Amino acid sequence: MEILEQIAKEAEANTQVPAYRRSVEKVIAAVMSSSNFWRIVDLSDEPLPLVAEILKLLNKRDLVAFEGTQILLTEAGAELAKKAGIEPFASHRCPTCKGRSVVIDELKSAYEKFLKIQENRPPAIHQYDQGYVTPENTFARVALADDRGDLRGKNVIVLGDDDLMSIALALTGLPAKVTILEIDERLVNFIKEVSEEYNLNIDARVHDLREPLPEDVVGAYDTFFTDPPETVEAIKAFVGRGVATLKGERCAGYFGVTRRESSLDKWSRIQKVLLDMGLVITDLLHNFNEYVNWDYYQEMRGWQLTPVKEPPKDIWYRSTQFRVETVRGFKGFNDPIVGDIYNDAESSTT
Ligand code: N4P
Repeated sequence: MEILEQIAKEAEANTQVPAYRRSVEKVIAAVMSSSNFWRIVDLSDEPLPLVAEILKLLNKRDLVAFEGTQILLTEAGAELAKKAGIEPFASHRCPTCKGRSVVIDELKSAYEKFLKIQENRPPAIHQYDQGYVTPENTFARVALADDRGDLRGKNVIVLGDDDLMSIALALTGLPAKVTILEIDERLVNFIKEVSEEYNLNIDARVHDLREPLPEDVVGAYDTFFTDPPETVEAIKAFVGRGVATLKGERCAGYFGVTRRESSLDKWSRIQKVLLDMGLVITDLLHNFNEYVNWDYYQEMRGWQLTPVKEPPKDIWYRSTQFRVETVRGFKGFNDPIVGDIYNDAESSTT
């Protein structure tokens, strides 16, 4: 299908986001599955700016129609899909674990406390690209890390904690020690208050992760958690800092990487950065993380790009959960970071 390749080429030229025939096929398949823009981005698993551009190019060729807030395949679009052999998405995700591979089970009582505590959490703010995962999701991360043997009796550090991982971890009583470094004073204060009230002994400190780590945390932990902004630089900095906190070989790190703001070409660069640090990717769980919709959507770049204007209602922003382990010769990254760590051509929620 010549036209699919043409659209990919044009979309890439207009957005600077790598686009393939398969990207266009996925957007068409997503439109066959849903008429909602956010769901189309979610299903297609291509960066939002690219999805928006492909939809506009399909619309220009009368293959897709915008009707009010609905995005629909036209008759010509349906015909093209048929000829190209494009079919709607099918899902076979496990309904029990939602594809995460773990369930909360014995952690239930800690989880119930967490559900109540997080009701008073500070709202996500634009300034630091915040957007937190559901409380169930936060606990699923705890379950995953415990399943992999990374929590019991271990020193655990969280780099940036709008997900309140530190509270979830400490509530289980499993780690020997929980530290967080977080730029946002509101979060640090909230975590400190909860820690005091529930006797959690969390070591919570205000710290800008663009700066090198405080000396006492370097080489002192067994396991780290982080959820970086999506530029390669930010991932290198956040994960690199995480690695610098680790005691040695065969220690673990957890972080999310999304498809919403990162093409597979960017993913390839990210994976190279990980390998170069002496990390091995042991687990990679697609759509493990689901982010509660944040209030500042009208201020984010993606809102300008949407072909129809409808606020997101259901969760659409997801990310893949990575687990990495250090091997012989590993090396963290603790240099200062200058410049914009939040924005590149593929970012859309910053
Ligand atoms: C972004 C979420 N801009 C949503 C709003 N990001 C970090 C939030 C930390 N929980 C990036 C997520 C994937 N790395």
